[in-house]
Amino acid sequence: YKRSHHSVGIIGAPFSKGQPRDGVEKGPDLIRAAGLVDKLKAQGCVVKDYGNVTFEEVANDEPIGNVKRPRAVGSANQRLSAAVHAVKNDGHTCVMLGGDHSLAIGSIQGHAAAKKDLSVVWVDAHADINTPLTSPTGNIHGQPMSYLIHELQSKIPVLPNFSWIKPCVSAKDIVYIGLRDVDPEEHHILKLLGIKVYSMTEVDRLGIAKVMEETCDYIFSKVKKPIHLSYDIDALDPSISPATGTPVVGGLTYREGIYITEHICQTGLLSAVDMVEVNPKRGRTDDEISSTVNAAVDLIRGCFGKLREGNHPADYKMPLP
Ligand code: HAR
Ligand code: MN
Ligand code: MN
Ligand code: MN
Repeated sequence: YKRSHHSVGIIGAPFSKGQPRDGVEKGPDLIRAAGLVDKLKAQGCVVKDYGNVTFEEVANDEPIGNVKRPRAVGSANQRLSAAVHAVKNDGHTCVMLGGDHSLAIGSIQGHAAAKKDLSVVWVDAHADINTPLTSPTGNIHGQPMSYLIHELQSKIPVLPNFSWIKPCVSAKDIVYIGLRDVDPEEHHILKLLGIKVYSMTEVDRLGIAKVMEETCDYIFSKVKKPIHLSYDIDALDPSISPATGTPVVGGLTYREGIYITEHICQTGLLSAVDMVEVNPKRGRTDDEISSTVNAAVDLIRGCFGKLREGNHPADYKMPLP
């Protein structure tokens, strides 16, 4: 597979209310400030930056059961969903810069509204598949998948500002990569639904090349659906990306992380990417922050054709003496 240019539409989602830590709303502007747009253009992409989604202030957002800030999260995701839908209708591969991972609700919903059936590749230390009733923390960034999967809908209570969500992903169309911090309730759900998981154990056993080969065999086994890649920066080892809210030791190396993007890119089916949970306020030094942000930029570049062997334009002409 080969293609000359990618058309990329970028949406920033400076939102943090799916979890308790300040600073993750700075992710979109930091990733841009690290040169994302120019770097994508330099590798041959056509890029349109749609700017940041603006979110409404929600007053009196009291918990529902233990679910924290449901109204703000529901409302923010509804706006993000419309923005992603528009980027897809303009014909771009959508890049959503978060923000916390609760934003996958709106990103996947908006993507599915434009493209119907999707495959979801979820790269994360965490499964983010708690239901509002199983969540040990009440933080919605640990729950986004539960709202989207058809098979879980009988387990999801009504929440304010969530009624616009239509479950849009089948359990068989999801692959997880990088898991190493999964709650017992989440583990039960993953097994119950038979969801394909490559935890860090499988990455160790098989190696990342085999994991990606199997991932693609699995998601392409019937029809080739557009791919939604939801990339939580905490999938990478905290030695590379420490500036994130819930770091977990024993993660993907930089090389494994990049390999995932290179492999997904060459399928030609990548249709939307989330890059979430970059939180500069969780970095202890400027180096920790820049290492995290630069990793996020490099992962996105890998999604759009950058190869470690090098690249050259299809129409490149050698200079003549
Ligand atoms: N499983 C825990 C919960 O539900 C922790 C989720 C944490 N964090 C994330 N998600 N960064 O990927 O709250
Ligand atoms: Mn996550
Ligand atoms: Mn539509
Ligand atoms: Mn995570």
